[in-house]
Amino acid sequence: MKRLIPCLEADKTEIELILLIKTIVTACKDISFRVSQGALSNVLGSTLDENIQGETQKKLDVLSNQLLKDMLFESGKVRTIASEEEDYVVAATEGAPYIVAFDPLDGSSNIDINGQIGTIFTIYRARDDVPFDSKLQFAQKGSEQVCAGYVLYGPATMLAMTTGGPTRLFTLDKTQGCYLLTEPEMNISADTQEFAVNMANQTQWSELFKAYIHDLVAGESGVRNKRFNMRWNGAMVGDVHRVLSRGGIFCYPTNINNPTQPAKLRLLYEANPLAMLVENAQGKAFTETTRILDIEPDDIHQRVAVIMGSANEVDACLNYLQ
Ligand code: P6P
Repeated sequence: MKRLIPCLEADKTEIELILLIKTIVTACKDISFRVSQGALSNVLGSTLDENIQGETQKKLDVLSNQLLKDMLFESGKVRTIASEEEDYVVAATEGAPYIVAFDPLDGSSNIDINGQIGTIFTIYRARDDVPFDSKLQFAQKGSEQVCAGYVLYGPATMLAMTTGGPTRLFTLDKTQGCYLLTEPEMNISADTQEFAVNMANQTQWSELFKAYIHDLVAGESGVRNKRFNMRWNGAMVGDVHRVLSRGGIFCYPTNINNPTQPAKLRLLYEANPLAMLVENAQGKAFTETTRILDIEPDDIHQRVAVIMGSANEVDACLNYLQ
């Protein structure tokens, strides 16, 4: 099986980007080990701190965040860093070619129950028209990403990544310590019978989105005239990995009861990278109105509604929301 670096070389990926990707996925190997050790590595449980999102930080959140930052600083390839766990952008190497944003441990509430969690990362070219330590470095549409990926810590540790071409899947061979290509071109089926949404949030949904989900649940006896099943992982990275692997639709719609903060998921380091992976696997990724990769960001922790997955099912959902 082909290793990660030869794959990137075959794609004629520029060497600076290859070295940066290598840095990120090497950090994730360390995170994978600590996650797999669970209670044995004394990293379970929560800290006494909250991040800017108001979420209690797990010990592994903080550790993974610091590990990624340290390795990105050392790489010399990164001008500016943004992280779910950092209130503000972090200046790294002035003049470096890239900027990196990440969610160090998406779904970290799953840590203490041995559930799926993952590191989501995204890479853009650095901007020369704004200061190197400015948050405006990240004022770039998702369509400007030069690389998007995640490392999923599950029964296997898997890397899904695109540098503009097909979304590829690599599996970490823990005996050799290298990522091996296990799916050269992920391809999301256009249709699906599986949806992912937090059904406990129904009172937060618009009437139009309620109608969409109602008709999925109605199955063969309803207007959709086919049975649907539901899965909800509690970690977007795990749900989207399932969608990439066997089709499906993942939905996190706006909360109509919270007009000041109607959306939950973050654009920069959740929605955009996963949207690029989904689109490069023939899927679709929208908010309730707009293609996610077309959004002009206005803040590094900005939140958006998310509807992504099997192209025909995303279209069907959006038709309900018109
Ligand atoms: P809920 C994890 O905290 C996250 O940001 C996503 O990874 C996940 O899909 C969502 O929140 C889970 O939200 O409604 O299940 O708590």
